[in-house]
Amino acid sequence: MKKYTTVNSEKDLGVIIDLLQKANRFIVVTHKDPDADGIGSVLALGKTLSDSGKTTVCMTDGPLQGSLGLLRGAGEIRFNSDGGSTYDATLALDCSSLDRIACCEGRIHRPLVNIDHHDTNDLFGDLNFVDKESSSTGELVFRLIKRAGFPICYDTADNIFAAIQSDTGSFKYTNTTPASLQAAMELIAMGVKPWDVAMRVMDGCQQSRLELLRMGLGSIRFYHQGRIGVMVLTSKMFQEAGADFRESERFVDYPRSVRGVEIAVLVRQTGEDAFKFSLRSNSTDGVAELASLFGGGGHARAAAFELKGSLDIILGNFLKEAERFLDG
Ligand SMILES: [Mn+2]
Repeated sequence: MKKYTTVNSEKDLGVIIDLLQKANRFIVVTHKDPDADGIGSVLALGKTLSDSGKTTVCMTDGPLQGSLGLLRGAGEIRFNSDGGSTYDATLALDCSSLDRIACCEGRIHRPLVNIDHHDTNDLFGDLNFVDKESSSTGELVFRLIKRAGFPICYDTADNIFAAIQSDTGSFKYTNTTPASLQAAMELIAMGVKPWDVAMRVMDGCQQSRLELLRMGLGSIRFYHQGRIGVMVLTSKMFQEAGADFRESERFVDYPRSVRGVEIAVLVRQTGEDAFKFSLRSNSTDGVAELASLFGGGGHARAAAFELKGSLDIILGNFLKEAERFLDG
């Protein structure tokens, strides 16, 4: 089983701050299939650096799905092109490992700076600012910007708030700490409106999301005396609902909210015979370890992996390991 590193990267933090202050050309990226923490963090750090007179390119590997396009300044993000230029550093935000980075044709401009909060982060960077106690990468970016002494504009405050709000499930998951609430307090004091952010980024949705949810709820099954709850979304359901992948965000909270469920699973079809499993644990820490048995990773209570094969077989294999995990 994979061994996790407890990281104290305060040492690198000083070097990273020095780099941000002195270097001039940055490329800022996050993980594949990005979320509001990843994109919010990219936009916040990118805008802060460009406001300080630096050349900064924010990049993803494809157009932003769902409400991610409504984060402030999202229109500035480039898709799969770093312009062919050279950069003084790549800032990788919210990525747990090198292969998770949504990078342009695999091109990394060194030094590679790893800023993240995943339990399974393997310190892939040349410089690492990794704090698994942090609620979100947004919270880390906020800490970094303040430490470096860069001014914070309204859009940046808004994007950092969106990142923290989203990764804490609107300040209710177990990663809702004094530090994350402190950050939220400071951001609200800067003028951020929590309800506006929630309706724009977190909770506001299209009808297609509810069409998809209707089908998803019908698919929920319980296993192992009701201790495991599973929702399955097939490509056909996405098509029928007219919904994209990101619109199923947090659907796993439905099986998760059922009393007695210890592990909730959302299975989403990502290809003809490919499926993404998103795991959430209610009582037991260590679902990242369970996910790592299948080549994935994540946090103590939220993790994911992808498998190829027929759904019946891979779900069966997963349930066997999940039952052993719960009984172990
Ligand atoms: Mn995150």
